[in-house]
Order: sequence, then C-alpha cells, then structure tokens
Amino acid sequence: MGQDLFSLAGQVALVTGASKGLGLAMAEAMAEAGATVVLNARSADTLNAEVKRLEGKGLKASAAPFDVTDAEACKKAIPAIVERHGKLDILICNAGNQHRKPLIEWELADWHNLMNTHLTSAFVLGQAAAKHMIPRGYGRIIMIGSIMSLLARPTVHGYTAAKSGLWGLTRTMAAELGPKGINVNAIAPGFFVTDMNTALVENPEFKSWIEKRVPMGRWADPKELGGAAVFLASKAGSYVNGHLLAVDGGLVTSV
Ligand code: GCO
Repeated sequence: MGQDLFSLAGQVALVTGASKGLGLAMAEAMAEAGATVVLNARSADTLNAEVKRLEGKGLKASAAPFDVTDAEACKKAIPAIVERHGKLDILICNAGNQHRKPLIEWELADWHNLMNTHLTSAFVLGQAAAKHMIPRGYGRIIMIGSIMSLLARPTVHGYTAAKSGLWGLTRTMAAELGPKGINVNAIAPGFFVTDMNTALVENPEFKSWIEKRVPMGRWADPKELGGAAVFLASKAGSYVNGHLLAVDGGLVTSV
C-alpha cells in the first residue's frame, strides 16, 4: 500500500455489475486511486470496451465476464482472478436489477430473480472471496445496499427485501470476518441518475418529489459514489467494519 491514506496502489479489486452505472463509477474511482480493477458483468464485449477506455487513461483494468446468478461461475471466478492477478484484496458486490409492480402482480420468478441477482450472488461471491482472504489475513468486502436497506416505497418488493438482506449479510460477515482481518461494510446509495432509474428520472412527478424529499435538493451523479468505495477499500477505512454508509444527500436521516 502507498503512503497515502486513500491510495489503492497494488490492490486488486473485483466489482460486479461494473459495465455501467454505479459499478463502473466505483471501479473507475478505485482504478484512479491506483487499484487494478476487475470488471464483471455478463457481456464480454461491453466489459472489454470499458477496459480499453480505462487503459487508455493509464489505469489498470481487466474483464471477468460471468453471470452473478450462476453460482458455479461465481465460485470459479475468484480463483481465476487470483490466478491472473496474484490475489484479490477487495470485492464489491454491486450487481443488481429492478422490478416495479404492485404486490399482487408479482410472479414468484420475478422475486427469485431479484433475490438471486442481488443477494444470493453476494453470499456466494463473499464466501468464495473469504476462502481466499482468510488465509491471507486481509480483505475488504463492500456490499452495495441501498437506502431501501432501511426504508421502503411501494412496488419495489424484491429490491427492498434483497437490499435489506444485503445489510444483514454485511453484519454477519463483519462479525465473523473482522477477527480475520477482513472488513465487511455496506454502502447505501440514494437516488442516482442511472439506467436502472430512467423510468423514475423521466417521470416528472417522481423526479421533483425526490428533489423536494432529499435535503440536498437533487439527484446524485454516479461519480459521487466513487469516494465512498475508495474510503472503505483503503487504509483510511481500516477500523470501519459492519457499517452502512449512506450516500444519499441526507435522505435516510430526514423526513
Ligand atoms: C426505485 C429505485 C430505487 C433507487 C435506489 C435507492 O425504484 O425505488 O430504483 O430503488 O434507485 O435504489 O437506493
């Protein structure tokens, strides 16, 4: 590690759901802090294009295309990254999706899809990463929760349940892995302008409701999540464990 508190020089980080949006923004911020970032998503083409773009900026990146809902693929991915880069220091479980429907219109398959994408994937990858990190006595695992880890709104049942589960998983993993030198934390992003939220941003009523509801009076830019990831992954976050860091413009602490 470098002298700088926030340096990630020499660190290897895997970020799931990193082909766009919050995952890509966090990966880019960590690469700018010196890390080698391994970008995961399903599409190799999209990832390769982003890897090229980051390398063009002088950053260190590689692609790990796999589907986080495929448990076998997740289990193989960690040793493959260790083989390619020598180790894995940081895991960010960010991959997620959304489904907005009134409760009685939900199909069980939609529920399982949300659970597998957000929560089961984080359990499987977290376990696989821990198998590598425990013998080394070092690691940082960051779960991307949501303000929906704590709050709720109608229609987003699977998302809210899965994000609440991720915060629970963060706590059990932090309790068990803390003594082994592995810090496990969660980030709770508020309302960011991402592809996943296009329907909300393009709904004038919802958009302006958010602007009134959030103390900072605006939506967030994905780049505004980078600092939180770098902090929790770096030396600066060495004694932060089992914490849920809200990056939400003050939303969860106000009415
Ligand atoms: C929704 C949104 C949200 C937010 C966000 C807050 O439909 O409510 O997709 O869930 O974007 O996740 O963290």
